Amino acid sequence: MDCLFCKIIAGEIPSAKVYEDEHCYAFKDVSPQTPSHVLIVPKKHVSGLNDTELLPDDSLAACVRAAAKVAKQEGLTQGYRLVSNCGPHACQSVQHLHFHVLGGRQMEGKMG
Ligand code: DGP
Repeated sequence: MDCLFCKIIAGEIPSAKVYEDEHCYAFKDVSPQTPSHVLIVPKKHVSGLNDTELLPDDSLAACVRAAAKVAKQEGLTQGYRLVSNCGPHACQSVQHLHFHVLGGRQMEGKMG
């Protein structure tokens, strides 16, 4: 399958690893939008939030639980956002489920 994040998980494309366990892999976003910007991806390929029924519950839980571990590692003591863009209106550009961990500065209250 020609999937960018599958290639990153497989080590075929280099990435700056932040965290890894049996279910998920976390790495620095190549184009950070906040001082700390990390992507968490399940190792099993699913295209996005609309396909989570194809992902075992423990893998989905591991991705969400990894956020706090990543945040701690990144020193995000004042908080962070966990975001998953789904579909064209949300500007999803990579069709492999991923969660953005965004932090390191004060954000605006408005999210949309
Ligand atoms: P989204 O727009 O939600 O689909 O986010 C995709 C993110 O993936 C975007 O913030 C940039 C990041 N990205 C794209 N290509 C690469 C890459 O080759 N390496 C890394 N580390 N991040 C990438």
